Amino acid sequence: MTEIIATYQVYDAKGNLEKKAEGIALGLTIGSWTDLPELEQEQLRKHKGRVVSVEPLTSETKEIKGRIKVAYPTANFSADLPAILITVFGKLSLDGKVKLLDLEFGENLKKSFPGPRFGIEGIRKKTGVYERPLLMSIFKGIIGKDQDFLLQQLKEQALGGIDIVKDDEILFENELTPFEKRITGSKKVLEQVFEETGHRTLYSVNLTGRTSNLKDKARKAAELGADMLLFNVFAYGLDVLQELREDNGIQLPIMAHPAVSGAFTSSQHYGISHSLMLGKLLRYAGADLSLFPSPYGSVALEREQTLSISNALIAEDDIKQAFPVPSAGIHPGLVPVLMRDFGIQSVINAGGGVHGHPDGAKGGGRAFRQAIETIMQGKSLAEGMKVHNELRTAINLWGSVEVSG
Ligand code: 1AE
Repeated sequence: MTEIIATYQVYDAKGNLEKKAEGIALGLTIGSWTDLPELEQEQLRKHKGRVVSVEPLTSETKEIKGRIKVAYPTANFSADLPAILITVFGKLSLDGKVKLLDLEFGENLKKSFPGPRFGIEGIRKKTGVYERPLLMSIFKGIIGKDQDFLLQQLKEQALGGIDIVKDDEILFENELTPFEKRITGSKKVLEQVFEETGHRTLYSVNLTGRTSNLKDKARKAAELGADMLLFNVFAYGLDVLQELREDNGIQLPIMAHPAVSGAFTSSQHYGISHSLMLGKLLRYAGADLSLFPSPYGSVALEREQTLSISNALIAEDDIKQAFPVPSAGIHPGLVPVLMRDFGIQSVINAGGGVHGHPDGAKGGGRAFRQAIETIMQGKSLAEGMKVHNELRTAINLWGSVEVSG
């Protein structure tokens, strides 16, 4: 395919979806052309957008609603995400009720995108965990606290059997816990825990600061032996993520945080779909893991939306799979529904659900591991809590949602 095909949800007050689609196909490519001389028409034809399909949908308003597909010739743009997004949704994103639902990349165009360096397989190799969802936790309450506090919190989480501990996305460069010291300090603690317990925990450090400094900072992180980067990609842009992924001096997995993405994805009528933003485009640009709100926690997304994100991250493709990380307000009692929805190729992630455990972060981590183990054994949490103390404490505190059948 020498085109990229964009799918949009549109509304039209005049009820003519075909005309609307044709207007987009023309407007985002060559503009009005039919009154040009024949030679010029011929030259422009290869650059004109093409309406692929127009499908009316049931509308919740007086306007006519539809799903339309428009193909844009790859000859019109350079093979980078900024050019693609400007081509398919530049001015159009400002032009009334229209939402970009999906992009289908031709095989050739897709080759311009690196995808994750490690992907699910590579991350599993780093953790040594293959047969269950990974468990991740988030540092909490670190702002204003010193390195000793941070390292103590890290140790507790690691002793709880957590596979990845990530910085909170709101932890920026600061004097008490500077970036480089967090990396070197955490390495020592995690190595110690590994020697004591045989459990390997990885630490994902928040890569922050001005865009022009990010690569140097990330290279330094790699030199210092960091395990993984956390990156607030939507505050910077997808192309910045791709730049980090493609730099061979930064051979680290990249975890994409969804902060700010709601500004693009949340409206039913405007912006870009969750599956495209937090799924396909993150994966193509090079994220190894993508966090998004689960349907069950404190910042919930509709279940269907979360499944569409997850599917975009793991769907069959030449590009490596990225880990879906349903997050926000997760506690051990939600493990059955998370595992039903996202399967074992996912990461269960919790901040408050680990640190808020009455036995501390170590108890919280254990409760999650016990919940995962229980479900992997085909048992209910009601059964699991009879034999696991930390799980029982967590369920008594936060409740549980069992899956029937
Ligand atoms: C959707 C991102 C979730 C996140 O980053 C975060 O910090 C969650 O914290 P808890 O688990 O809700 O306490």
